[in-house]
Amino acid sequence: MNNLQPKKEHKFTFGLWTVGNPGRDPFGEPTRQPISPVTIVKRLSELGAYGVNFHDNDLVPIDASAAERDKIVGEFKKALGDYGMTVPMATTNLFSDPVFKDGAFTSNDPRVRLYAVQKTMRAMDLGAEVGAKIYVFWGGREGAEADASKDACEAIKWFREAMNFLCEYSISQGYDYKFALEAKPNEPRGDIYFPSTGAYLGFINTLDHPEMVGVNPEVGHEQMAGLNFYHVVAQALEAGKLFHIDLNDQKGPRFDQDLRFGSEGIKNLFFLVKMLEEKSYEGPRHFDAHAYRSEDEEGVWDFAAGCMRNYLIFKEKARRFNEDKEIQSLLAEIRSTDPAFEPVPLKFTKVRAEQVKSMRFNRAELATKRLPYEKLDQLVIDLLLGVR
Ligand code: GLT
Ligand code: MN
Ligand code: MN
Repeated sequence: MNNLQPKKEHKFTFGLWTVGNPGRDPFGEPTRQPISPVTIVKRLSELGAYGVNFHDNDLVPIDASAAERDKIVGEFKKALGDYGMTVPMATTNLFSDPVFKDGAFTSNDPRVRLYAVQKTMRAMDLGAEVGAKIYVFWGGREGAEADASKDACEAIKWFREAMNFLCEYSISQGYDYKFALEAKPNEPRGDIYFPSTGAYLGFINTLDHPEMVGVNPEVGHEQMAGLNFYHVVAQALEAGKLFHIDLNDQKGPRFDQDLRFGSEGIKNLFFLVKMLEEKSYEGPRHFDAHAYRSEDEEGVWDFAAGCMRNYLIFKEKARRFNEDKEIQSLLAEIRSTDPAFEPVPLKFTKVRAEQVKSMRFNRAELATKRLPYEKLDQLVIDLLLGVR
């Protein structure tokens, strides 16, 4: 079906670290050879992706000389041009090197905090050089195992200081970045500060430039905390703060699995895609996932194709949901009300308050209204399982 063919206009992106994941896990060595950034750009483009994103050190090794850096970046830029690929988002690796073992922006050691800021400024330079407009912050090491070790209020202040400084840096350089903060409740730290997207949404308004900063929710990270991802993203979107999104999948609350998008949580992700498509989310559809450790390189491309395909299947199902007469008439029935009470915005005036106060409601009758959600939900299941 043509609708299931990924195209540039769908804005599908992958991280170099996602398809480039060699299958290492905490218990085992890599099972695949690394794939070069240039090959990744080529293969993803052939599959219909729009762009690639990276951490500074996914592209340039942490100890590369200036000449090595320029050579790598030059080859990478050429590949982007050759294969018509973009880099919408860039980020910093503030978690792999041992220097960040007790945090980056929230390390107890001011030298480590400053090094993290320096590393981020340099990575922002690199991202800007390839045209990135979104800058992601995932604070994987910003947390603690032993709360005795660190004042959690101080840690939040240090994090704010860093964000304010880096916003000013972006402005002063004319980079025009939008910052997207990515939450995760735990792993690799025992506990990570700002454990959910909601926590970041609260924090953003305490910054000097809240308009520059939004969120980058990840499916699996919110599910690790037992949350409904569709609801999490709804809040971010409604607040105008969905600057980026990390699509993947997860088998419930446990370690971060980064599974192929749409391979597990079908119903929740269907409503997610429907919302992204219908509420005019304009940003990239980024897959932050990786192939099963049991795969070889061919399997990696099967994985990448699968992520995009599942997104497009959900998009197609959303179209059918909207065109389905039975579903739509059930929804109309569910939403029907007494025309005298057609929703009027609940806007406060003294008169309106008095009016609402004196309204007469038949509570018992209201409670008897039929809500055929079993039938509605089953129609969704029929639709998603392809018997409708
Ligand atoms: C890392 C993490 C992801 C983040 C990436 C951005 S790196 O792979 O697991 O969730 O989005 O720093
Ligand atoms: Mn992520
Ligand atoms: Mn993850």
